Amino acid sequence: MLEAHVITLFPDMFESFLSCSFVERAQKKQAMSVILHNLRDFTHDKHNSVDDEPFGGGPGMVLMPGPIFEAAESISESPDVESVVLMTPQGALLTQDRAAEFAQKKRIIVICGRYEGVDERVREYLVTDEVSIGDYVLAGGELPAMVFLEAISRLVPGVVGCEESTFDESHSFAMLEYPQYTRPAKFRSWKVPKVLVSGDHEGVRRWRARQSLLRTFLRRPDLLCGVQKDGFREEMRIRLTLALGDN
Ligand code: 6GU
Repeated sequence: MLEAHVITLFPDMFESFLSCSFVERAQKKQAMSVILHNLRDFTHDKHNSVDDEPFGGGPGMVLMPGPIFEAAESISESPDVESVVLMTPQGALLTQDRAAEFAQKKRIIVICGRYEGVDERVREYLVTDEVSIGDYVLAGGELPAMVFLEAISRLVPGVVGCEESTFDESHSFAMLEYPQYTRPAKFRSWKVPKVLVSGDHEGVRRWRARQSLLRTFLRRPDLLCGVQKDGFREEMRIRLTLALGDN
C-alpha cells in the first residue's frame, strides 16, 4: 500500500484525474491512496500568501518555505514518510526504473512547484528527491505530479493484472512495442499484416519480436546501447533469437 500525499495550490486540477485513471483503480484495490493538501491551508496572514518577491530582485514570485514546511510537517506527523519529492524541471528525469522505485514505498510526499520557483531552503532541508518529466517548462508541478503518480500506480503490486502485464511493455525492457491492429482486417484499402490473421502463433511471435527490434532500432537506438541493466543482455538474447530464428 502506497500513500501519496500531494501538496498543491490547485487541488481541483486533480479531481478528474483521480476519478478516472489508473490511480483510481489502484485506490479501489487499496494498493495506493492519494491525499491532497491545499498549500493555502497552511498560511496564516489575511491574504493567505504562499509566495513573495525574490530577495535580490528579479522577475516572478517564489513560493515561501513556511507553508510548504508546515504542510509537510502536518503529514509527517504520521511517521515514516520515505521520500519528499519536488516536481521541478531542475529534477532528474522520470524513467520507468525511477517510477518502479517509488512504487515500492509506503508513504511519500509530492510537492507541486509553482511560479518562478521554490525557496531554496525547501530543497535543502525538506526535499529528498527532485523529479522532472521532460526537457520543457510547464507553469506548475501539477500535471507532472499526475504523470508521476500514474506511472507509479501501474507499478504498485496488484494494480495491473497479470493478463495485461507490464512486463512486455515499452520501456520495461528498454524496447518499443510492436504495431497493433484490430478489426476490421481490411479498413478502406488497408489490410493488416497477413501473418497476424494467419493463425500461425509462432509466426506472430516472431513478427512481433522483429517489429519491436526494428522499431526500437529506427526510433530509439539509444535504448539499445549502453543499457547495462541486470537481465537486459539475456532478454536481448531471447528476443534476437526469437526474431532472427536459430534454426
Ligand atoms: Cl516537474 N515542473 C515544471 N514546472 N515543468 C516541468 C516539469 C516539472 N517537468 C518538465 N517540465
